[in-house]
Amino acid sequence: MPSAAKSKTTSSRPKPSAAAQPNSTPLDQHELDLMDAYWRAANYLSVGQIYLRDNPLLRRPLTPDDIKPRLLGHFGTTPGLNFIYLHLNRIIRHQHANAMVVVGPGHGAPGIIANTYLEGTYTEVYPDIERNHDGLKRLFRQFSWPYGIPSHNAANVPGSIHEGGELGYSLLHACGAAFDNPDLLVTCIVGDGEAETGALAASWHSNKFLNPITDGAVLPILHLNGYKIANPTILARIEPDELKSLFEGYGYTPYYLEGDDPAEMHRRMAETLDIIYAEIRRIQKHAREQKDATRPRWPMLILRTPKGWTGPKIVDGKQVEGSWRAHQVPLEEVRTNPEHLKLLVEWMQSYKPGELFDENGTLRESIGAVAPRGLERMSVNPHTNGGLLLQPLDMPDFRNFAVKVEKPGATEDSATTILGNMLEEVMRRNLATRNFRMFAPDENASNRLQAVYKASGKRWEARYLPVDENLSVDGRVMEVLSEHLCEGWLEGYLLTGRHGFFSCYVAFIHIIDSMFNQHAKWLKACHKLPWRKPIASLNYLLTSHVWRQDHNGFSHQDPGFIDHVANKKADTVRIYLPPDANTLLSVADHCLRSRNYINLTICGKQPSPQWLPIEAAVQHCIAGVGEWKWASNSDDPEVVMACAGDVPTLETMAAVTVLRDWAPDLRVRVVNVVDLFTLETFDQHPHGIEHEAFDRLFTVDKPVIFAFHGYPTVVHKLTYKRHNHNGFHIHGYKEEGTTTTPFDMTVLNELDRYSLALDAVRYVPRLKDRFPEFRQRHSEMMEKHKLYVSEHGEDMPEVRNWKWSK
Ligand SMILES: Cc1ncc(C[n+]2csc(CCOP(=O)(O)OP(=O)(O)O)c2C)c(N)n1
Ligand SMILES: [Mg+2]
Repeated sequence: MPSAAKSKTTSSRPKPSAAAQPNSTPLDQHELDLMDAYWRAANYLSVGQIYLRDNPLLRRPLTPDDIKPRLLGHFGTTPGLNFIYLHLNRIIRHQHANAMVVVGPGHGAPGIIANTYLEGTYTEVYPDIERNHDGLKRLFRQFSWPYGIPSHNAANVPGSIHEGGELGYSLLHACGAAFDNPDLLVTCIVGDGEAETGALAASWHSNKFLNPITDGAVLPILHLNGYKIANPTILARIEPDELKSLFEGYGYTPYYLEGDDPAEMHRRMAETLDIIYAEIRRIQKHAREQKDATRPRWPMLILRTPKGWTGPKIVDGKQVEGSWRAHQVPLEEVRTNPEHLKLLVEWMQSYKPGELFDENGTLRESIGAVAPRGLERMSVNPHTNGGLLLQPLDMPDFRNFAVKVEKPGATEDSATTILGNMLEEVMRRNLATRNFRMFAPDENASNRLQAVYKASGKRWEARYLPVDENLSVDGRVMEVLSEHLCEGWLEGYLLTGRHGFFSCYVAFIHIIDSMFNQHAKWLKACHKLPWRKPIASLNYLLTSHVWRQDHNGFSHQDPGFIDHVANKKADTVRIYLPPDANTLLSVADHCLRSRNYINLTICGKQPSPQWLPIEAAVQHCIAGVGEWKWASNSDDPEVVMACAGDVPTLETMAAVTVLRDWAPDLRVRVVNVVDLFTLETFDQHPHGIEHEAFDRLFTVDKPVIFAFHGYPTVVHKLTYKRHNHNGFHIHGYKEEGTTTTPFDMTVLNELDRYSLALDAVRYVPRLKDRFPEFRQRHSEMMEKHKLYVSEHGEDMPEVRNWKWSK
């Protein structure tokens, strides 16, 4: 592969197999000319959006007043995106391909918006952006304009499932979209800068998880325009043979196309895409007819064109086209510098707008004819508005999986094992519709959800060895040691109208903090777009949590994802802390039926006491927070012992029994919180309970000893506006940890039963005089505990064998 050479078009391609010869109509120069006109129209509209607020078709001399005061947008990537979009349109028209495109460099939104406008969709969705002169003016003006539209390929852009604001996730979203959509072609444009991100670098391996029979095709196009914002890209500057080997090493068949002469490039691109498309169909035909799911070497395209292609070549004596200087706005001083204004006019006129739009300002019909029509347009493909296709899951009655609880706390069970039984049935019931997958970074079994393998295996499209278990080319459980891949695939799957479930270790979910942010922002933006139909919620289960990392220690102890999620909009996020198996079943059932949320559920996998029979669990989860009357001893409490999370609940219940020993006449109420947002006020979160209900539960003046799963500040923040906020004494994770016993973890963080009990007596005025005595007992117990665990390596018998009793 030659290095980038000016005015030279080169291509290299592997010899296509006989069956992969293109079967589209031979290249037609007239068609290519019209396509070039269409491309010029898209480029013209892109420049117009970045620069103009008036005079959209330059029908009078351009003046500084026609120019936006703030020039915001990205031109550099845009002509390349328009070029690819145009040629995908050709494939669709010729082959009637069911296609969509995911645009990694989403900052090239002016181009994608221009295309959706030219093909008519934009006006159908936003009727005030008419296909005439006035509509063009509004189209230009709204872009990057206060209260207009954002400069990225955000949720407001028809046909987009990927904003591309935060770079790195395009190929994952594309693969998620292709899963279980065998007829769908998902082209993914990957920026060469984007390709340097960790997530994208790992994403190339997605081809080891795509089944050529049951999944659609993903066509990656590496958009090798050579530059990022201010630097060259690595992939543009390594040797051509290294680049080729890299993608061959990832298991692709790389096609290569390079050049900057538009006419020549149109011809070569059309030829190359014809061959690639034929190759994709050949692979699928073979796999499907022969029932052979062997991993194919899917084609991919490396497209090397200049950054800022067709834009100003030299500005103020410096090269712009073909350099990083083209990244955003190639001419920055058009309002103040007449020379820049002149260059802008020359640049826009170079697209010959007079040839492209008629006297009304409408794209000429002959040119528009090169775009697909109706539902074939990528911008209306229903997969890109997944809610249109969403079918509810066939859900079993979760009560069938309930554990029997005859007496609170008498028996132990692993909550996630129980949930695994339910998920197995969810998986089984939805096998035929192929719209449910589970995702985990190598952790489903570790998280005790392994029952699901009885219904479906783990997807694997690489080599098999006799030692393997539960791997399958058609498995619906996605396991790969990359939280990025799990998250990105799941997002793509959900955004195209399916359902999923992501389980992860609590500490490592932080790896996708930022992806969570982006998905939450996308959902928030969708709330304001009635044409975007609701999609299934993104469901996280965090197990293997901070309090039970007996063998992993400090590195695995971090409950901060709760804090992170709690920052997001109330209409988007939910946080659940079920204390046992039956509450977990009820919560999971609710989450899998919900729409447009991000549900975070945290519950441990270790055997632990079961508190509520199933119907009580359901009622408790509906309320989200409630008194456990069976554990309280008075309707007129002196102290409220509150808890959220399974281990905090266990320690709180044990603290109640300690208090019974220390101060038998102390009047105690026990309150358990499943739905964390019930604590926040109702005006801040829809789940927030009314002040009256809150005051009835937590009192307005009694101490509340709150045992919390995560960092205490979260509860402080949520209860800040509650009347009794000053009475809340919150115990949670204080960033103390190591490889130690489960109970010692709670001691290190003062979440243990003795510390909770000590706080209770500390804050009850009636017991003030006796506090030194309790403090003494507490110290003795702590001393005993430390000595015992140091000597025996396990918790004291009275802790290990403790059971709730009344
Ligand atoms: C994760 C992330 N880091 C940094 C940025 C800031 N940023 C925006 S565009 C860009 C360069 C992108 O280069 P490339 O992917 O090659 O896109 P193109 O050249 O097509 O514009 C950067 C670094 C970002 N958007 N996302
Ligand atoms: Mg680039």
